[in-house]
Amino acid sequence: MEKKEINGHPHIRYQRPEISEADLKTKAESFFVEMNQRRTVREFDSRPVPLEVMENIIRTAGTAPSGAHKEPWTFCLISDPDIKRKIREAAEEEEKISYSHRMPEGWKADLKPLGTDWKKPFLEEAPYLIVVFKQSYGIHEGEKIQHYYVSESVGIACGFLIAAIHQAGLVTVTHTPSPMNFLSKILGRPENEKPFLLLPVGYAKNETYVPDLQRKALEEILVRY
Ligand code: IYR
Repeated sequence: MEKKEINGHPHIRYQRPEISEADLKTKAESFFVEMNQRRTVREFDSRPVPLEVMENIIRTAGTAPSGAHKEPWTFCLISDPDIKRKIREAAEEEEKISYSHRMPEGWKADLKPLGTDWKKPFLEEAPYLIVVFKQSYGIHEGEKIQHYYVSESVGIACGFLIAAIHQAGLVTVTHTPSPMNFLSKILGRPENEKPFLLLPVGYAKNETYVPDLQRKALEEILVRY
């Protein structure tokens, strides 16, 4: 490995493998085709998923870039049925209030095509739940560590996580029960961690249907200069 000091800090040479323009095109296209197959799925098969698969998915999420490389994230992986039940009960309690009182009619109308309601059976049916926490600050040997761009960093890591889940052949739903401080309590997380996203992960149920959604066309999301 080629090493070099830059500004008094160790650096290593970084190189991507040589790639032809033709291969570049094929790879970019095939990754799009793969990612375009991803759909949010709310119905899970109870078939177990090997732990090492989940560990590698979380490893992948941990490769995301972060502000000043502070890696301000914690991924809680839950397979314990008692904890899953507690999370489901608490989430449904909040969601019941949200759907009946907190969400304006317009919001509920926007969700109609997705068919969501306060019931969250997937929180018990999926073999794993991943609860992502963002660390407002870090702690090392009792000292506070400044974190930067925490939401952006954790959001990007969640993107990597979702891509890794899909690439492995599994499915997920980005669930954000609101408020979600119950997750800190159930999982006993420290004060510097705030719940960010809850993702059930598993195989899609055998006969499952998802809304027939269309994605925006390239011309609607791309502005060329
Ligand atoms: N958090 C609620 C409501 C909900 C909100 C949005 I925006 C969605 O895209 C889907 C659901 C729930 O999980 O049901």
